[in-house]
Formats: sequence, structure tokens, C-alpha cells
Amino acid sequence: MAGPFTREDFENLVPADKKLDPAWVKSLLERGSRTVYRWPESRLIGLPIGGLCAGQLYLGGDGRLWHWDIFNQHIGTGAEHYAKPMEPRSPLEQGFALRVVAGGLAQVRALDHTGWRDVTFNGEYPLGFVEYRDPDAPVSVSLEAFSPFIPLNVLDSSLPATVMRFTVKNTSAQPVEVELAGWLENAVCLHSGQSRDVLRRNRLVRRAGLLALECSAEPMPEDQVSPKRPDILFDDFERSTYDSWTGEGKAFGTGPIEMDKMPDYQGKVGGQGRRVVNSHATAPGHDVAAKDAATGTLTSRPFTIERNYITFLIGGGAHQGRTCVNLLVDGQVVLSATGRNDNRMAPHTWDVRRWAGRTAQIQVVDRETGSWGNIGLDHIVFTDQPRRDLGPLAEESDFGTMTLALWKASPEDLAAVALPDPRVPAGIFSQNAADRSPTATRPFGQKLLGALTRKWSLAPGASGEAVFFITWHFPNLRMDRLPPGRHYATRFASALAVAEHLAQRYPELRELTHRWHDTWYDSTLPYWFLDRTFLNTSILATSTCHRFANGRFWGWEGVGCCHGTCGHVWQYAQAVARLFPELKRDTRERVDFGLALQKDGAIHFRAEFNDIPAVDGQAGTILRALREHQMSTDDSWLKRNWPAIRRATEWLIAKDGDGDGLIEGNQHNTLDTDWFGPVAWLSGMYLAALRAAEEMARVVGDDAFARRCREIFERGQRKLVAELFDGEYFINKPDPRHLDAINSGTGCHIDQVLGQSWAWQVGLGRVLPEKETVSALRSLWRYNFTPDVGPYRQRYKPGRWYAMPGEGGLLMCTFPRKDWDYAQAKGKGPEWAAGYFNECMNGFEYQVAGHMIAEGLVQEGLAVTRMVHDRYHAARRNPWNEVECGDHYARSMASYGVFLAACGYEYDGPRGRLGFAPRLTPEHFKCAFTTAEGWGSFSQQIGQGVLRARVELRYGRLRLSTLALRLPAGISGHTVTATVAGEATAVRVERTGGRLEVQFAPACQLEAGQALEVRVAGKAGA
Ligand SMILES: [Ca+2]
Ligand SMILES: [Ca+2]
Ligand SMILES: [Ca+2]
Repeated sequence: MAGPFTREDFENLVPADKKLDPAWVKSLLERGSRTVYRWPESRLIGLPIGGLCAGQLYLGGDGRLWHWDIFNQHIGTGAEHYAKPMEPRSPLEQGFALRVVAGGLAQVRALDHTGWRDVTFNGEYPLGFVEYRDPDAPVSVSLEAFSPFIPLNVLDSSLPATVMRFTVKNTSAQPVEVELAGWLENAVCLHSGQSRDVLRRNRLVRRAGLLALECSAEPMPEDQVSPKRPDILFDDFERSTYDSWTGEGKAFGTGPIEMDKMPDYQGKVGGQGRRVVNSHATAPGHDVAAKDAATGTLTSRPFTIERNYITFLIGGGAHQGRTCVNLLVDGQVVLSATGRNDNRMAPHTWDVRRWAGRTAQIQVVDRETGSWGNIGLDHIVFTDQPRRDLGPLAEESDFGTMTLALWKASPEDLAAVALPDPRVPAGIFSQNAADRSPTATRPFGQKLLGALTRKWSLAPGASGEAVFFITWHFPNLRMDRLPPGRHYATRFASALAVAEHLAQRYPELRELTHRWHDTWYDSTLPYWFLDRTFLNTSILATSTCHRFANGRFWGWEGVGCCHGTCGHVWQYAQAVARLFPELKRDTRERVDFGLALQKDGAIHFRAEFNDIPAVDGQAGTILRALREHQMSTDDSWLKRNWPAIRRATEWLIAKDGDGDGLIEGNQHNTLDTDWFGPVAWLSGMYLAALRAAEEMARVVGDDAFARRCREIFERGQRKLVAELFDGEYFINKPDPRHLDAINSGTGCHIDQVLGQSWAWQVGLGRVLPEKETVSALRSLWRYNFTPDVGPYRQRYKPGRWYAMPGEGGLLMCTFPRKDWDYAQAKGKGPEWAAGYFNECMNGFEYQVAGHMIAEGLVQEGLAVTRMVHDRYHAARRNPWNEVECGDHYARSMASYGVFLAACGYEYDGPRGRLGFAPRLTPEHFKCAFTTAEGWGSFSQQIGQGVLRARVELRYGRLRLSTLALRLPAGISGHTVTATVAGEATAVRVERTGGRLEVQFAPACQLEAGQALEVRVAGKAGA
């Protein structure tokens, strides 16, 4: 991709000459072809394949479903999955398999990598395609997997469901008998069942063309529950030494710690009595990092397992195998529990019935030296009564239903409610003695699996199709301080109801999902670019995103970390507002300009979860308000929210103090600390927000406020350039009163012109002057873009890993000037926050990439985007999981903004204005677009003195008063004709600079299937 490099190239750690391989550069712009991964290269793939805000289910690289985070368990993740990608793992048994009889010989093949020599994967979100081939098989199988996904249609895109559509083709020269089976383990109460008496039930339902296996659970009938023996308290740690426990390492000190003597920042750990085990509090060292760095183990004396359960309180880090409590039987770890990156301990229960009578030991482990490198433990009890205070089973977080269903089932399709042998796939086919009765029950602990099968006789060349649905319904989402319940549960009573709804609407929902997919990929833009800029939209279909029963949308930054649809993180994510604008309007109105808005206009950027505003988040939210307005059909949303938007703007103006357009004082921001002094990045965001507020003020008729914003903006624009442009790029000036504060100073910081990047996203034009802005972007390319981060990170060690040595990226902040370096930049602040300077974080990189493309640095912008794409090649890690401080990190949805920049897309719904200015191949260009009520395809061709543009609506409707285009060189635009749905239509034309506005009065209205065509001619200079 780049090189060869010599030592000298890295003299400044980031080479000025990137030495990019010409073939790699060429591939940035080439259309290319669909991205197909072949097993085992596809091993780490996990394509989110459920509906929006419905949990997190992955489609694996061989078509197996995995992860299954649908049980409301609140899985915590951190930065670790970049360097160590998650291994495919499934907490339940589910799969599909094929039995083929040809020429009297039967073969059984699982539909995964074990069953076929050639398994290929193509993921084009929201669709996943898997192909199974084997020279020894008389058939081939194609899988198409998806959950309905239709932009602008939140409800139809939010089903807790996955469609698995298989096509089996006879590729041999003789007839074959084929049976395709799908199986599902009843995993209801997957976790809570370990600590209470649960009976699982499978039921077969045949109705309305659906054959469904419904999985549910219920309390065990009283007469089947075995009597309880008294509890045995194994250890409560209420003494100053560990006594019979054997310790190793330093982390655990000499004995259990008194909770009163633990560091205050650990908070209340919630132990029983006075003392607990805590490998942070007892570790040597005087700061968080030193204490986390200590390691050790504690191992109990051997004991006999003589109760059904072991219960204990556990807290601390969530590192599997590294901050954990283990159960050892015969010296082997048979069970392991971790904390949840939370010092507060929570009860945990192990079901140990399998090892009754055996000798065991408990081992407490801290092998983690980094963040959350500690484990807490207290109150170990052996019991038959796993947890006290058990509420009703129906209130457990993992209580609900699951369904495996076969669409358009015929009486020949067979079902087994309980397989005689849980070994799969051998036991699943119809010749086996499965239980064919309509219901079956099993106590928790005994596997209960059901199966559905379809048979065909296929002549040579013939195909058969089977469409399976997997649906789930786990309504008991509960999160601290947040409204309860899952939104999907307000629409459906059970997983079966979801399956029935899907069965009724399947052809339509599949067609619409394909229609969007085809519209997206029906483009002149490169395949890799379309893949990467859209695939982060799948973050909506992961546990990063939730929608509560009351309709409120809520997001982590990344799965399980950190809280509160964080304003300064989510403001980078451009995808949701353009695809599902109602979710964003609601979040602005209900949260940012609702419960998070303070009297003085400050917006608490984590709403319920913090009490401070962030300068960048605040400015970004004002800019987002303009975008949300632009994605509306009329002014009503803006009018309703204007008083709050104005108040939020006033808060920023107050931070400016003297009204010179530069913010002073403390400036909290997305790098998680307060910066001081005039900061180009933050004051630039402020200027962009002033422009957005000015535009909105004009719409609602608040002209005085519009003028005030304009005046400050104009002063600020001049002053920002005069004070902070150093001739090459924008810098910050330390505040003499806060010289100890973190400050990138004369470093080259990734977000220095973010305000202008934002301005392009919402059609605000220039916030910062062109010459200086382009120079800043060129500096980012020169000083921050490296084809190999290795040498830089060798020198600058702090920071997390989002690009490994050998991988390239755009560094957050480098220090090209002699007067300022990393050591000064970090001030007296904590190393972790300064460590951000040395990282490559995708969301920021996308922001810059889109901005580069918008300003004409197309190759550079594509290279930055492609470098992220290459880092996430399936051979390295899951392409569908961009990691920051958590999986599926929301900021990565900035990638959609790169796409918009490539199209030069502009839209203002209430004004009926749509515009394009393609930055790639404008002479022959095609892309998808969305608007407030419809989406479709835009294309333009330039040749022989004529520009032809076409807006084809494929879904919904579109009201258009103005179509804006960029006039190519040589075409004046004096002759413009237009047709709407084939009818010639009169237009007015306005030309400003290189911009052409084609105006319709009255506005034209397109319905799905209709197109608007414009022909622009006229010789320039004529
Ligand atoms: Ca205790
Ligand atoms: Ca540790
Ligand atoms: Ca000021």
C-alpha cells in the first residue's frame, strides 16, 4: 500500500512523502467490484443482522448466527476489541444443515464452514450473502440474510427479527432429494435460569402459512422443585488476613480491605459487612494507573461441592480471563465470572449441579495491568436457594420468547418440538425419532432444542427455497435512571407475533430492503467506498443503540461505554439524521433541548448522566438542530424548539465573554478534559454554530438575534484567522492563567477546522476562509497522515490502539513545531487524556476525510477513508465493528458524512431545496440520496457542452422548489429545460459563481417511480 521506507523517512516519525503505492492510489477511485471474503479469511466477521434498537445478533463469515446479545444483559466493552477482536461465540445452539440423497447415498452438511470446502461472504449492509460450494456436493446453497431496513421508515426497520433465506440448487446431473433443517435451542432465561427454578417450553404453531417453533419459559411447578438444604457461608472476608487463601503477586495485599479505607474515587462497592476483596484498593501505588498495574491471584482451599449453587458479589474489570473469579475443578477452570467495568459489586450465581460431590477451588484473578485492571469479591455462599428476593420470573431481564419459523409452510414441512439428541446437526432430520407432539418441556439445565425441516426433490439444475425467520421478544430492558422497556414490545406481544407480522409483510419488506440496497450500490462511486461509508449505519442494529418503551432513542458511545447519547461524540455521526430523521428530531427535542437543557442554556451532554456541558457538544447540537430542521418537511419542528435552541446559543455566546468570537475560560470537550485559551477547534465550532443559529433565527423571524449572531461570527472569523492561523495551520494559545492545562498548542490537531467541516454538512458555506482551511487540511495530510503508525507509537507510547504498527491512519495530534511538544501539551493533566493525541480514531478521521473531499482534496480524503477501511479488513478484524472506547462506536457513523461530501449533497426540506456537486467523476456520476419524505437516485452526465441531471425517486415522495447543480467548465447554463415525470415544465434559473439553481414555481412533486430530468446547456462566455 505504501513504501518502501527507509529510516530517514521516519525522521519526523510521520513521513512527509507518503510513498503511496500507485496501484493503491488508483484503486481509491476505481469502481472495483463487490467485496467477497472467503473462509477462513472471513472468520472474525459479525455483520449486525437484527432490526434497529433490538439487540445485537451477528451473521458470521460462514453464515452462522453468533453473539446473541438480545437478553438485556448490558454487555460492557472497551477499547480491547481493536487489538484483540472478539472471537465468534454463541451462548445457545442454533444453525442450519442440509441432508442430500443422490444416487442412494446420503450426506449431511452443516451450513457453516465445517460443511463445505468453499464458503464465501459478501456483506452489503443491510444484506449479507453467503455461498456454500463443495466439489463433492451435488448441490450448492445460497443464503441471503437481513432484517428489514428501509430508510425513513423506523418501525419497519426495527423488528426484533432476522430473515434467513436459503436457495438450494441441484448442480449435479441426477435428481437429488434434499432436506434443509433449522434448529433453535430454547434460550429463554439463559442467565436467570441459572439461579432459579425454571421450566422451558417449546410449542409448535401452524397458522396463516407459518410453521413456528415458539420457545418460552415458566416457573417450575412447586411439586417439581426439590427441597432446599441450609446455606453454607464459605467466606465473608470479615478479617484482616486471607487465612486459608493462597496469594500470589501484589495486587491483593495482605488481607481483605475495609470498605471505609478504599480510595474515594472507587465509590461505594456495595459489599456485605465491613471488609471485601479488592485488588485495586489493596494494590501498591498512589494513583489509578499504578494500582491497576499490579497483578496477583488468590486461591481458596479445596472444598466439596455440596449445594446446587455458589453465589457471591463481584465487581471490577470486565476483562475475560484477566479480571475474574474462577471455579476450578480438578485444577481446570470450569466457570468464570468477570466484573462489568464497575466497582459496585453485583450478585452472581453459578449453577454447579454438574459437579455435585466433586472437589473444587475458587480463584480470584487480576492479570490485567491496564484500565479496569482490578477485581472485587465478597460474600461467597453455597446454597440451594440461589438468590434471595427473587421477583416474578416474568420480570427477569432475559424472560421473553424466541421463535424459529418457516415462511409459507406446507403440510409437508416438518417440525420437531424436542430433538431426542441435542447433538446437532445429526439428530435434526425427519428420519430421526424426534418428538412430534405439539409441546415439550424441560427443566433448566437440560437442553431443549426444536427443529423445522423442508424437503424437496430437485431435478438437475432445479432450485428450492426456504425462508426462515428468527424472532425474539425480551421486553424487560432496564437501565439505571432511564425509562424501562423496549419499544418493540409496545408493538408486539411476543416473538410469535413478530414472526406473524413478518410473514404477512415479508414480500413487501424484502422488496423495500433490496430497493434501498440496490439504490445505494447503483452508483459510480467505488464499491469499497460505498461499503465503508454505509456499513457503520449497522451501529443502529447493535447494543450501542436502544429505544425505550416510551419511544425515546438512547445510545451508548460504544456498546456498554459510555452513557447518555453523548453530545460531543454523537455530533460526528451524520448517518442517523439522514436515514431516520425522526429519531434525531425526537432526541433533540426530548433530550438536548428538553431534559438536558439548563436555565442558562447549557446542555448536559450525557443528559441524566452528568451535570456539565461541553463546548464542542453544545455547538454541535446547535448545528444538528439546523440539520434536523433541514430534514423536516416544514418549519414546525424548528418553531417549537427555537426558544431552546436560542437559549443554548446564548450559553455559547456567554462563554465568548467579550463577544470577539473566540471562546475563553474552561472548555470541556470530547477529549474528556477542560481546555483553556483560544482554541481554533472549539472557537471554530462556535463560529459554525453562530452561523447555524443565524439561519434558524431568520427562518423563525427572530431577525435581531440573527443579526447578533452574524456580527459576532464576522468578528470571530477575522480574529480566529488573525490570532490562530500560524501561516500553515490553526493552533491554540495557552491561557496564561491555566498553563498547566492540557493544550495542543502549536501541534497539528485533527479537529482544528471541524467547524468548517460541519458547515459543509448543513450547507452553511464558508465559516473559515478557503485558503487557510485548505492549508490546514494539507497540513493534516502532511503531519498527521502516516502509512504506518508504528514508528510514531514507538516514540509516543500513551494512548489506546486503534491502528496497530504496520497499519496507517491520521493521528489525532502531532507536534511539528520546535516550540511545543507532547510533554508540554499534556500539561499536568492525566496521561490517559493526553494519550488521545497519539491515537487514530475513526470518527475524527472520517470528519477530516469528508472535509478534504469537500474542499477538493479528493485523493487525500479517499486515502484517509480507505486507510480505515484497510484497517478493518476481515483478515484483521470484524469489518462491521469499528472500535473506540467500546464496540460499534457511534462516532464512526461520521463515515456517512464522507459519502455526502463526495456527492456535494445539500438539502433543505422546508425550502424544498436539493443540491449536488459531485467531487468524483462529475462527468459521469450516480449516487443515492435521502430527503425528509423520500429517497432515490441522483445522476448526472456531462458531454458535448451539455449537463444532464436526473433525480429519480424510488421511495416516498419529494417536494422540490430548487435543484442546485455545479456548472462544469465550458457550460454557461443559459439554456435549461426540465421534465417532471415526463412532462416538460417551465423553470427559472439562477447562476451564482459556479452554481446553478433550477427553480420550480410552483414546487414540483415527485412520487416513487417518477423522475425529474434537467438539461443544462449554453456555451460559457456566450
Ligand atoms: Ca464482607
Ligand atoms: Ca491489576
Ligand atoms: Ca471572547
